[in-house]
Amino acid sequence: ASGVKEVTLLDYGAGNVRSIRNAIKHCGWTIKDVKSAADITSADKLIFPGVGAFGAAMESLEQQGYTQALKEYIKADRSFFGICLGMQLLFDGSEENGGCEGLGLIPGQVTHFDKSKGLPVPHIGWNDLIQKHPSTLLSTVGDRRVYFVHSYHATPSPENAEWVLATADYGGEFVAVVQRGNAYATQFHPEKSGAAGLDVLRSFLEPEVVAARPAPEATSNGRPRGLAKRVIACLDVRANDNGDLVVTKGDQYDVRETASTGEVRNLGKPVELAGRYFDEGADEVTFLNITGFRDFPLGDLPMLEVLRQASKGVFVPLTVGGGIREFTDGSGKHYSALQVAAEYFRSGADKVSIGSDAVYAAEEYLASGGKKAGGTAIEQISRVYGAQAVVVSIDPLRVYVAAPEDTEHLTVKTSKPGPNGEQYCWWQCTVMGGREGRDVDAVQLAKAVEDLGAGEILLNCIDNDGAGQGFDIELVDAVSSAVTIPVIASSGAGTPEHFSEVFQKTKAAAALAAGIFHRREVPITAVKEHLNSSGIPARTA
Ligand code: 1PR
Repeated sequence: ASGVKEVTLLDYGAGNVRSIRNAIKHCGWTIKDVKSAADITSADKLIFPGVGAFGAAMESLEQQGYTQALKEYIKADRSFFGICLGMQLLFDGSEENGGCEGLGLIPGQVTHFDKSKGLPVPHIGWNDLIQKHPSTLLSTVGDRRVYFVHSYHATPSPENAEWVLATADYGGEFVAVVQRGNAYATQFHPEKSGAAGLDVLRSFLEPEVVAARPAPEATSNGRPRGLAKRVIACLDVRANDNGDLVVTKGDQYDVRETASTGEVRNLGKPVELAGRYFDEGADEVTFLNITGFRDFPLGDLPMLEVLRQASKGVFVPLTVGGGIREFTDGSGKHYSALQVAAEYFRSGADKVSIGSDAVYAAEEYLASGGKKAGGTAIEQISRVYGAQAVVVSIDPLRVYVAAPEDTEHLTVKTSKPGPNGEQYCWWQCTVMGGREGRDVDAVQLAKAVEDLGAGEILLNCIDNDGAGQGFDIELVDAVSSAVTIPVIASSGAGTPEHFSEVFQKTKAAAALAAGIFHRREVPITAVKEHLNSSGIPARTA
């Protein structure tokens, strides 16, 4: 009914739609969930966030009896907004899952990004829109970037030109926004695209209000364009000795104050800090539950609550790590890694990060000569939520050798010789927050987990952690040139120049820092401005 700000949400139950719910609520609207095909037919406005794999989504729509109602709804020019897979499903079909049919409303096929172009796949991050026609939907975006995460894309063609409102460029133009009449859909995630994304959502919900507003001024003329290098704020979270969850920060992973008390260093409250980093322009926020390896996370309700609260106000991607693995609790009840991850996704995480368990999985994989048994946490979570939802966090330690023959591991000649003048080094993976070294190197691990289905690597460095002396460029270079998935460089940032250095000298797609942001030594905006002025694309608004 008019006057009631209610939007209908088509959640077919595949994954995390908490973010879009939060974004809708943030815009002042309430949500009605689709429970039957009739709810689609009777909707005033329908939002369709696609999650998971194409084939599974089509199957699930079909099973629930929604396919026909959805097609008729859109054909009747009713108010519709599809997101990500919710846009792709409108096309004729996709090559995902070996080929599947879509809803057939827009001519064209959805295909995988071409890995041979040398760009990391999935396409993850903040990219510029190339608007093809003026529209209310995008009128408030200006030249701000929006957030994408996908491995498949639709291609603009003469047949679908009447639908294509905007494209984006990633080794060629792909369809970023479609519109015909009252049907809109975006490949990007408005609910994860910061203030720009919330503006897009508002433009859909309240076009009359938005149309009356003056167009935003272009603020970033002349800046480098295209996919931005991401700057990520990381919150290492653990319970302090009083049992309160605090953001802490170590030096080489030691988080206890050495001076008097030996207490866990306390740098603030997780939800507050996450909110602050969102306001200051972080492209993503990562929470690492650094004692997750010994506590059972589903028993760790405070961490889930942190995510629930943080995701209400943080409209950029949230990653959570620590303790993502299978577990048997005290009463003998078994939880699969997938169930653990699912609980995090439901609580507001967009990605989970796997540390120790990824090392064990890679060990098995390497021992079996590269066989994929299918049962590892990486494989299970990737299969259900997609590769883009699975980050592998590596905690490597530098090991020096005098000569490459001294180890089975692949070495590099280092510019920072070891304590005894050793000229070569490799990076040993550790588990349990650096407490135990394993016989796997960081490059081996990265390649193995890529093959197992991880979508991104969070590459820490215990030697450089907290030192503020810059990233380990040799490590980041070795790993980022060995895989085709995006690599996040982490550990050691002390100045804005350290960020430009890692992006200029390696293929890192993102850089993460903790200490300098927590201690307010370097503002996130200073990092971004420095990157832009060095010719490296960064998202500034
Ligand atoms: O093994 O799956 O339970 O995951 C444990 C997770 O917790 C891993 O991602 C691991 O990296 C993390 N972790 C475990 N112990 C610590 C610790 O510090 N004692 N923190 C820890 C990892 C490293 C970075 C840090 C950067 C940037 N922290 O996340 O934020 O080094 O810091 P800087 O900018 O201040 O140099 P599992």
